Amino acid sequence: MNVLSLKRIAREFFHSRSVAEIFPFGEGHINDTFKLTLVGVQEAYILQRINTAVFKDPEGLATTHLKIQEALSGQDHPLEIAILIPAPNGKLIHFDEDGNAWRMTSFIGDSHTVEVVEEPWQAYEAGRGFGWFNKVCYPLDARDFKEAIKDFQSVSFRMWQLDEAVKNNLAGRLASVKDIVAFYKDRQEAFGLMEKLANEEVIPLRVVHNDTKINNLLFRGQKAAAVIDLDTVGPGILHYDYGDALRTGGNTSSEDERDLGKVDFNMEAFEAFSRGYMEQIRDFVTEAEKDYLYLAPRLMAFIMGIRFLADYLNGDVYYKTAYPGHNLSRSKVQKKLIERMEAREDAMKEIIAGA
Ligand code: ADP
Ligand code: GN1
Ligand code: MG
Repeated sequence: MNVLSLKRIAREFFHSRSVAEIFPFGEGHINDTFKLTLVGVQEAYILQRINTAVFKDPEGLATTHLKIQEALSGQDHPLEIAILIPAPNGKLIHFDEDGNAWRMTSFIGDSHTVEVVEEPWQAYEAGRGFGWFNKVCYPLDARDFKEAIKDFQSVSFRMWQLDEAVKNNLAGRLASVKDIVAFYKDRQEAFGLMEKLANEEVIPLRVVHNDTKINNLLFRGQKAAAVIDLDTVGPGILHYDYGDALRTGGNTSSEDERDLGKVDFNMEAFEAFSRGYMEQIRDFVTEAEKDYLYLAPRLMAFIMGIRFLADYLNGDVYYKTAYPGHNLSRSKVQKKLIERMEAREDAMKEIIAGA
């Protein structure tokens, strides 16, 4: 997208204002994100082209976003979310002539993301931030929300996708990854357990974020300031949010680190995150939920490990990649994290009990 076309899209939302500056922003894997400023306006904005290959119903995303905005209204909150900016005709999603779907939101000013947690306070704040989001969603009814992506967190669906990718071997890459495929296949039963408990409602279905990777939280100074990327908000279990945040925030390296020697599960970050998280959810978390929290970071590393691996086998069609083995590197990192967490199961249980 060139700057002129982007400015034309931005004008759909701000008829009477000229764009001062617009440029690509952030590290997301799915949407195309741009930061923009307007002439004579101090606040900045975020313009996003929604990836409609991934999100088939962009207007549904806006509906969900509005529900969260509404849940937050009328009360002061320690954190915020980005606010949707409608076009002058009231539309929240603008479709351009090529069928691309665009949305505008407020920019969370004076904020930054953390890609790798280096200090315990960052983990504590992340726990507080995502726990806050779960608490805000607690009064909402999961039946009023649709899954943005069908079977998004389903282990059986993700395993089926991996099996298909292995069977089709579309990119001709199978021979070199047979042992990694076997690693994940070996654990399929164990991780199916959580899905079973959710289906049987032993673990309650709630409205959750479903994509709490650490860079979907914004910090201001040394405080968590905002939860962003609400596209996947919908039915789910707390474990998806707790687990995904720790799969990323508890990783001593980045999600795509190629030197596996640098990848480890950071127990100090795990402890601090769990403390911040529990402080927020303690009034409504059930005993059954608590019993399985220790497994959640592993579950989410498992789900992501097979999603990255399937995308590698399919020829990198889902995630943004920077080089041909990028998805494989990501999958290997998840494998290493699972191994490190398996070795520390007892310690993880103890930390959760203490939090
Ligand atoms: P994706 O679905 O592609 O991950 P995100 O909505 O997470 O898209 O946006 C990508 C990145 O852009 C975020 O990780 C963050 O750095 C930045 N970002 C997105 N929305 C905002 C916002 N409202 N204010 C500040 N930064 C934002
Ligand atoms: C994607 O959109 P982003 O980059 O925050 C993905 C998540 C994965 C993550 C892995 C809709 O998140 O499920 O955990 O990449 N989002 C979608 O980095 O597939
Ligand atoms: Mg994101």
